[in-house]
Amino acid sequence: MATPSKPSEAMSFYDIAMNQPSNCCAPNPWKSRLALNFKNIDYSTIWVSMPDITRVRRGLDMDASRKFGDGTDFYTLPVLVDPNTNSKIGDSFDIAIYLQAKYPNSGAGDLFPPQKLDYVFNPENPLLVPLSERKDSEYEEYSKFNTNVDAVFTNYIGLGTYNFPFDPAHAEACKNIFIQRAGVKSWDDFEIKGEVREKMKESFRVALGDLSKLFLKDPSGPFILGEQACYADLIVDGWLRMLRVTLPANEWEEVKGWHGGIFGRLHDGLEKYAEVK
Ligand SMILES: N[C@@H](CCC(=O)N[C@@H](CS)C(=O)NCC(=O)O)C(=O)O
Repeated sequence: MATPSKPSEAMSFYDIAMNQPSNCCAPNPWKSRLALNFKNIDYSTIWVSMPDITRVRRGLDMDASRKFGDGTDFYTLPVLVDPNTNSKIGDSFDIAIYLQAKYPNSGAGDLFPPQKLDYVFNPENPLLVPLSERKDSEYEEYSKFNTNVDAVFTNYIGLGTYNFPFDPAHAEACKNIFIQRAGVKSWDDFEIKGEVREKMKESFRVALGDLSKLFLKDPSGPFILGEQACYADLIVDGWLRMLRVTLPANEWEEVKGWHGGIFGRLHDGLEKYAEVK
């Protein structure tokens, strides 16, 4: 039987619950939501509270996609369940590959047009929680790009941690998870202010300079390839959507304006794929 060009039964998409759906902000689920909407897929979101992710993921019989620094399993979202093919996919990059393979012609078309994606970021110190290790032969440029973009934004994630819009029903439990992972004493230890904050923001701005250059290659913008969005744009925007709700409003405006306004234009340009269903 030929592969359907568009699925018929709604998929289930697992994302992390925040204080309201419009404040959902986990970057990897965001990459997948943008990809689902880009592909015009019929799906509905299942909201999972952060302390419940391990139970839900194990309940779906899915392995952890990450490890903590000590080698123990780190259970994460997103997960996508596609009843049309009996598939369960538990990593945002794998979800994008899956959507492209199974539904190549849906929605806005190709998520992975061939291109060189020259961006490297090596953090000065190891990240608190290592990123997923991947070896992709397919879409290798995009896979490496994903890892480097994850690295730069994760390196500066501390700027937004204190303002996380946690689901009030689980806020204390979520804060305790973060405290334990970071090995700090109290939630207030996450507050970064004053000169330290300004220095960290400036370092972040500089670190994003090389990334912004990719978006200047085709001046017709707002995407890397000009007017046509691809998965590389969605990867960056997944992180911007976290900053949008975790940075103070004036700082989010600053980020949107960095490097000639490249990130603001990218974010606004992808608004058409950002519906929370
Ligand atoms: N490589 C995985 C990483 C997924 C991941 O790190 N997800 C984070 C949200 S962006 C998560 O579920 N965190 C749960 C937690 O912090 O407890 C992917 O791309 O899907």
